[in-house]
Amino acid sequence: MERREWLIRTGITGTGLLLSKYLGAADRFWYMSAGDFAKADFGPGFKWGVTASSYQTEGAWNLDGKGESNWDYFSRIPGKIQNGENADVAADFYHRYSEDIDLIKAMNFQIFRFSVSWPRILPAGTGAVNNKGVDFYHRVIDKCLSVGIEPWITIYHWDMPQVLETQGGWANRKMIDWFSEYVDVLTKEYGSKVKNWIVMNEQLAFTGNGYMYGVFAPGRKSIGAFMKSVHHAVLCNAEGGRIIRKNVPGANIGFTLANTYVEPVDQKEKNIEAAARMDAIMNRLFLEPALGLGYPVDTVPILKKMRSLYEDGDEEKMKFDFDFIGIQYYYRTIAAKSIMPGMRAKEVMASDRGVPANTMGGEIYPEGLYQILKKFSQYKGIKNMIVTENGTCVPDKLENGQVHDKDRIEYFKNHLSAVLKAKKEGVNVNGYFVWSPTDNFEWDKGFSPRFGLVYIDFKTLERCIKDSGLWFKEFLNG
Ligand code: GCO
Repeated sequence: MERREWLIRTGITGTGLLLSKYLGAADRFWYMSAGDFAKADFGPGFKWGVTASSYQTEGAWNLDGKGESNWDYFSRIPGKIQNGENADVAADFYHRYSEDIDLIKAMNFQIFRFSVSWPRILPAGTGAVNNKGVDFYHRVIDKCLSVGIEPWITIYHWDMPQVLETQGGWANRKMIDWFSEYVDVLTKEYGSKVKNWIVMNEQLAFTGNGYMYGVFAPGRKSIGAFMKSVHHAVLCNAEGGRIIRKNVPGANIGFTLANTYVEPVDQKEKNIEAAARMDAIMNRLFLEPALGLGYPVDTVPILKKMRSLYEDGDEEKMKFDFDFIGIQYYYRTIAAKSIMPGMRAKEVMASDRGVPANTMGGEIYPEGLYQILKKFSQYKGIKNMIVTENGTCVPDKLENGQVHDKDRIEYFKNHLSAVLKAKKEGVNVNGYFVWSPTDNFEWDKGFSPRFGLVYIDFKTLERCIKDSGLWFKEFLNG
């Protein structure tokens, strides 16, 4: 979701176009009659899970030996986070992990995908391991296993030790060694209990927002730093895969992409080209190097500059034979030509088009998930796809201990019917994970956007399952 910031910060502002093409959209949605499907229609092997991340939920930012993260530091810079909020406490998952995993179980999910906080394991980024941090994730994993939930680990979901960020973070090629050490520690520690690993979550989000547009940690605004961070994230992603393959026999290894379905605002050549450029950055930039196809320089010529960053063997080291790709989809993007350098594409905002949108302004467009799955099924190198994040933020209201989030239920029904349509047409998609089990800290937006199936009162930290969580409990009870 956050990558839309990445687009808007390029001076990509909406145009005031009221596009008749979109005003009549409702009658086009084949899936609107959705909901007349059951869990069984997805097949017995289909994986149902929920996804969360360390910085957004754990809190305990400086407890039990944890080192300062880049987000602990960044969220304290005045003006960076909406309402001056930070995740020092967040959802307090660090202390309430058992209750939250019981809630995930109660909603009948079989998988819990969570990320590990690098500075909780290696406070100084490399070297000494913090045993109290290691023990915390053993408790989380053991709790999952004890209630019959399969733990999936995301190794990097954007929170790195600040001490490494001060040395350039992803823009420093030393990151390859730092990250490799971290992956080695984790996989040797948890590999006997955890077989499903995601090396990185949405490289575009942390490189684009973090090093180009300054809305994420570390808050840098440099195309040079962005390109270096992209290349090093590509190399680390593949190297991470190789380390897991070595350390965890029988591992199922993937990484996740920040996907959006991009369409041109109209059929003018300049806007069709702009949409292709935006699609290349949003959907191809990190996938194609991993598949051995290199960067999409055919569509975004400025990426040819990446060549200057290559060292011997990089071409080979950029690729890895991942077992699956995590598709993460929230909204559609409508693109038009922009005078902005580099991408030369801008987003035509949902608010300017009079179409349904979530509270962060992302257009709600379930057909886009179908289109992305169809698009990715064309890549021969993709062995399996899992929707590792899908969800929406709506204005939740707690009333008498209940949250009647019918719009979110509608969102899930329509996006699930999009997945089912693709699957029935032969697309190799074999899982769906909801973002997110509980409300949490939405990066630079703070706590305002609520994505959870479980409502959290951030004053009392009390939890209550929303109607959408109860809907999944019913739907998955098959
Ligand atoms: C992402 C991240 C999550 C977000 C979620 C809602 O996809 O941007 O994985 O951390 O919180 O997408 O925006």
